[in-house]
Amino acid sequence: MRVLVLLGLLWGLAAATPLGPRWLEPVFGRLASPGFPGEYANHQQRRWALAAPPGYRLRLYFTHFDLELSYLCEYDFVKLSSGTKVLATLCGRESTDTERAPGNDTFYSPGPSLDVTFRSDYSNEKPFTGFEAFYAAEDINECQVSPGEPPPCDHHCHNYLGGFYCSCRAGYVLHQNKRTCSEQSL
Ligand SMILES: [Ca+2]
Ligand SMILES: [Ca+2]
Repeated sequence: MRVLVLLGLLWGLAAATPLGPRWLEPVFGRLASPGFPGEYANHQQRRWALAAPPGYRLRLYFTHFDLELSYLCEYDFVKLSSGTKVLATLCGRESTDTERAPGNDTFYSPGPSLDVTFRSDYSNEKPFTGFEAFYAAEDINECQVSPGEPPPCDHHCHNYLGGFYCSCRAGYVLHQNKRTCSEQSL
């Protein structure tokens, strides 16, 4: 009977928790290898699926990085990916000709999702202390495009948290597509 009451309570709690994303809360946090700041064990595999609100991207940087170095980071690594796109495969302590360590780099997801995978293989020649990283969601400035890319708006672009909008010079009206401006017909 007690178990039933407890189950009922738990169910009530679960039902009271709002479903779906609650984007009003800031998205940020800390990731670390298992056992950090101690050495990480062999045969570890961790995956963090980070998600930001629509119109936001994730920024991630490392405050500590010490993984076993192996050719092309085949043994132990931290992999950053977004969907099927691999953003970086990291290992070692400092970058070499063939392997990359994060150093002071800041990593950005192209969209609102970032997957972080940590893996260690079956052995280490000496102890390694792993990694610590921090992440936060930040607004994508859609108005800022890299050279060569088409601007998002015909005339004026206005960025805001979670999106952007376009406007036109005097005498022009914004097309239904909300991007292009055409001369106002009288
Ligand atoms: Ca290893
Ligand atoms: Ca924006």
